[in-house]
Amino acid sequence: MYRNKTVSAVIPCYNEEDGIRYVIEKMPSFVDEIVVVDNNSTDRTGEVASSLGARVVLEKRKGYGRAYKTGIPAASSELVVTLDGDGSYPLEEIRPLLDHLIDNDLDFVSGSRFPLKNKGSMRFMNQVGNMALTVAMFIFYFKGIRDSQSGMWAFKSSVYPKFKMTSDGMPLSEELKIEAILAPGVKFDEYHIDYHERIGEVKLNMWEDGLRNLLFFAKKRFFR
Ligand SMILES: Nc1nc2c(ncn2[C@@H]2O[C@H](COP(=O)(O)OP(=O)(O)OP(=O)(O)O)[C@@H](O)[C@H]2O)c(=O)[nH]1
Ligand SMILES: [Mg+2]
Repeated sequence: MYRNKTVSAVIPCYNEEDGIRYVIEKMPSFVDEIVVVDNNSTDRTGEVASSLGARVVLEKRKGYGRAYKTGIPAASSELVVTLDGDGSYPLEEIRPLLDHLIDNDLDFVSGSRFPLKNKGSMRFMNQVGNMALTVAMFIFYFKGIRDSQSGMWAFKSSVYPKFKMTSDGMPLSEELKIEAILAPGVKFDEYHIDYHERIGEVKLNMWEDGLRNLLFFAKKRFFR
């Protein structure tokens, strides 16, 4: 419980046995439920997460977006926070994100990593890619946000059914923000957070995922 509200943390994971241990061990005690969505990992992600008290939801269909589309509706609390299973989003930011949501009576808060507090936390080319995608979001939607690709959010679980989520892959991150910004009656804001280098092996294919995310903006803009 945080400020009289129940809180679930939802974490998509693919082969994050080291990262997920770190994340769960540092999870604030006010988080009532940890939902780890495991995409058939070939390492011990699921075993590690459940041995540390998380509820593991197995989702055999691949993808970051698919994992969230299964995991968010499975969460049982009034508030949901999300983060990666690789230790890159600081657990200390959960409390200020929730405070920002509650104090300002918002429905959805996206953690913005930019401007980076710690310049070494993201490879330079990833910074360039992120910037390009955030500019693309502005071009397609005229919405000036700072971090279109952030994976750390806090929101009221009651607003999620208003969103039309289609992506099974990495574009889910930008899609969720577009939906939260455009859905009638949903109050959206960003909140500046810290970011760290990930634990474990990099899975993102910068060029392929970057291009896919860019094309997704265009597709969603014209076929929403
Ligand atoms: N369930 C599931 N989780 C995934 C999948 N792909 C990535 N993830 C998880 O989603 C989170 C974000 O993916 P990352 O690979 O860290 O992506 P990123 O943060 O853009 O890239 P990095 O710079 O490598 O950290 C991590 O917890 C991954 O384990 C997937 O196909 N299924
Ligand atoms: Mg990551």
